[in-house]
Amino acid sequence: MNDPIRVTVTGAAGQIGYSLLFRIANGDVFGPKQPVILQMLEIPPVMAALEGTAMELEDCAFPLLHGMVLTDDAMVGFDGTNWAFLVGAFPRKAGMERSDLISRNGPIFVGQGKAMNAVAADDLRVLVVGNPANTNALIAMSNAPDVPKDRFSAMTRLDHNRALNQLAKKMDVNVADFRHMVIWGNHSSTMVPDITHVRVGRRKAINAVGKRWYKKEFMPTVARRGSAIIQARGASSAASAANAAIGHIHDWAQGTRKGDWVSMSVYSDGTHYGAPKGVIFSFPCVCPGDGSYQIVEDLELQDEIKTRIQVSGEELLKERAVVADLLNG
Ligand code: NAX
Repeated sequence: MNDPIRVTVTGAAGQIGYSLLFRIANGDVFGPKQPVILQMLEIPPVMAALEGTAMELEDCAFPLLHGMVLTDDAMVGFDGTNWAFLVGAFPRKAGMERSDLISRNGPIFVGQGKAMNAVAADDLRVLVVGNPANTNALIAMSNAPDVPKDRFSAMTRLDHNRALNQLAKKMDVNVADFRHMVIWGNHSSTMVPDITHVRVGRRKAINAVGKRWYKKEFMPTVARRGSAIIQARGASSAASAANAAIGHIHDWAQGTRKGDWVSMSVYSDGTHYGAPKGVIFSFPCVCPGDGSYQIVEDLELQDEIKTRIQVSGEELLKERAVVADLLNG
């Protein structure tokens, strides 16, 4: 057994938290030899509910769960943390514009970025799930100037998984047989699900499904899948979102599958695929398994994908402008 690592989950009493915590404690993220101390950060009104969740975690008798911290203080929640899942944020309500959501949730990530800068472990790595995830990750990163930029990421893995599933159903192929799906851009309606690199063995998926299906059915279905789930379930994606967060950190910590990549929203330095500098942008990434990642280089992009990447990049620049006063320097 390794020494325990500290894992922070914010929004731990929320619906994604309710699925995520149990799977982390079960070893689904860091493996069967890695004990964890769960540091659960919430806001004061829901601390009682969080205690109920913690009681259930105890009742699972997880051998890998070596401790729990329940707190509404970010300095406690991030103290010594190695991996942080930033899930806590307010959901978008009817009639709310995206910019309203950004202004509502942005300040949360200022305080959390500062706290991580002050008290997290030197090897801290961060995944932002709370929406608008990409811009929230930028805010947290910017308020943690002592933490390297490549430690921050936002989640487009759920979109990646949704895209894999849609394609698998259409082609009647197991999802595991695909390689090289990409989600480019922002986790929003401008995201760019790109199947032009996807292969099943030596077969190119785009040749099997045709451009018309790709553009007219696949793209809108993936982009609107979140709304379709809300309509059917009466609540937003929770278990599938937790599963995507688990996949994202699992691969970052333990390595991506040989011969494949995953979609991760990471800092864009302006040198990759026309994505603007200074935003958190979804790229195809390979992780060797030591907590680093590399953006996959030199893919040939179709003109339409390039145009869509530009649109998503412009949206991220607009979001950045909305939160300019929350960014440090
Ligand atoms: P819930 O409303 O069930 O839970 C959110 C929790 O966050 C609540 O318990 C709330 O008390 C807590 N919270 C609010 N402010 C906090 C703060 N300052 N510190 C700590 N905790 C705080 O939402 P849930 O369904 O769990 O979704 C959480 C977030 O994930 C939302 O922002 C949602 O939009 C986002 N999503 C992102 C996805 C992605 O692919 N990036 C997909 C799923 C999900 O919609």
